[in-house]
Amino acid sequence: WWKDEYEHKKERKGELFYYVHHQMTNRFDFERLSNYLPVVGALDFDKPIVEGFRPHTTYKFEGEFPFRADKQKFQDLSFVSVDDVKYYEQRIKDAIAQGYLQHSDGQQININNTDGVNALGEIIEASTMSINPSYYGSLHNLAHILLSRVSDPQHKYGLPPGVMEHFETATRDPAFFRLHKKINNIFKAHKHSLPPYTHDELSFHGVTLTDVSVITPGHSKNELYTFFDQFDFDLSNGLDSSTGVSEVDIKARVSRLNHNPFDYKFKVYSDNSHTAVVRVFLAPTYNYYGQMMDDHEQTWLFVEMDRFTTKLIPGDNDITRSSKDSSATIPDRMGFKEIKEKLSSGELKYEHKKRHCGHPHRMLLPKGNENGMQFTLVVFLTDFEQDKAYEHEPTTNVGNSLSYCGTVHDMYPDKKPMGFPFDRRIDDFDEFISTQNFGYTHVNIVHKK
Ligand SMILES: [Cu+2]
Repeated sequence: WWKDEYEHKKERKGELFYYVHHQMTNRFDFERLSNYLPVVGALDFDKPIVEGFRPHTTYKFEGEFPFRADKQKFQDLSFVSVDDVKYYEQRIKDAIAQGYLQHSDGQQININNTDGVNALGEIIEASTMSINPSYYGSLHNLAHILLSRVSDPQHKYGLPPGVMEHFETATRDPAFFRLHKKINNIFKAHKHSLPPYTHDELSFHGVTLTDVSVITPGHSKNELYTFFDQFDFDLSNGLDSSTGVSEVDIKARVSRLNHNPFDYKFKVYSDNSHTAVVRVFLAPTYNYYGQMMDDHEQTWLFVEMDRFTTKLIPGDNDITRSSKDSSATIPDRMGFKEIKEKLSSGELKYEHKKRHCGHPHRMLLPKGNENGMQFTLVVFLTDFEQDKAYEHEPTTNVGNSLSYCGTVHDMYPDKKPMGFPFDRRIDDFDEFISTQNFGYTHVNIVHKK
C-alpha cells in the first residue's frame, strides 16, 4: 500500500517507526513499574520465550487464534529460519558499530548523523523503503512472524497465524513488548553512538524556564490521579449480519485506565518576543528496586506527553496547558453504530489530514499506585524559528497525535529529531540541567480504587 500512486508518502517514516515503538515500550514499562513488576526484558532468539500466551479470541472463519505454551523455543519456518533472522540482526548491529549502511547499489550510507535513524528504521522494520532488503532482511517483521507461528511452525496442524501477525491484535501478546524492547535496544545503540548535543544545540538564548508544576483541580500541586472507569464497548458489528435477522444492541463492559484532567503550569522569562516549542516528557523517578533511577537509565525512558508552540512576550510569561490537548493522544474511536448513524445523517466527513493512530487519551498517565508513585516531569523549550521544517504559522493545526503518528500528505513540521533532547546520550548532566530553557519537577501519580 506504499505504492507512489496511492500518495501515502509519509515523511520520516523510518524514524517514526523507531519513535512510536520507543514510546510504547517505555510506556509499557511504566505500567509494569506501577504494578510492582520489573521492566520488560528483551527477546533473545537463542533463548526460550518465557511466557506462554493464550489470546482468547477467534478469527471469523479460521477458528481460534493459536496459543503458545510456556518456554517455547524459536522454530524455523519453511520460508525463513531462525538463523536467517539472527544474521539480519547481526548485520544491522555491525552497521551501527561501523556507522554506515551498505546500500544495495554498493555505496556506503553514513548513519552517524541526524537522518541515520530514518534509514535504520526502514531497514529494521523493514519497509519498502529499505535501502538493501536482501542484505538486511526484515528483522522486525520476520520476528513478528516467528512469534506468530511458533506453535505450528511446519503448518502441520493447519493453525491460522497468531496475534503477532496483525496490527490489531499484536499488543495482546506480552512477547510484543519483549520483541520491541530488543528493537528499541538496537536503536539505542545507534542513538547513543552519536555525539551528545552541545550546549549551543540545547540552548534557547534569552529564554529561561523558571518554574514547572501540574495542577489537578481541587488537589494539591503536583498530584495526579488515575482510576479505572467502566466503559461499554459497542459490539454490534460482531453479530450475525444475515438478512432477515433483526438488529439488537450488544455491548461489553470493561474497566479501563483513566485519569483526572490536569493543567501544566510553566513560568518563563523571555528577553524578547519569541515563539517557543514546549516539549514535555515523563519518566518514573525510581526503578523496580526502589533506587533512584540512574540519569542515563531515566533519560532513555522519557515518554513524550505533549509538544506545542506558544508565544512568549518580553518579561514574565505564565503558560497554562490542559492535559486534554496532548499532541500524543487521540480520543476513543467511534463505535460501529455511531459510524452508521453519522453516515446516514450526513455528519461523517472524510478528513484528508486526520490521523487515526495515537496513544489512547485515557492512558495519557501511567497508573501509578495507591500510595502515590513518583515520576519526573521535564520540560524543554526550543526556538520555533530554528525548529520549523518549513514556513508555517506556529498555530497551524497539524491534527491529533503528531508525537505518535507524524503527518499524512505533509512535511513533518518539527525539524528536531523525534524525542529531542533525550534521544541522545547525555555525558554531562550538570551542564544539561544548567541549560536555562530546561526545567523539571517531581509529580506524584496516585491510583484511586
Ligand atoms: Cu512490531
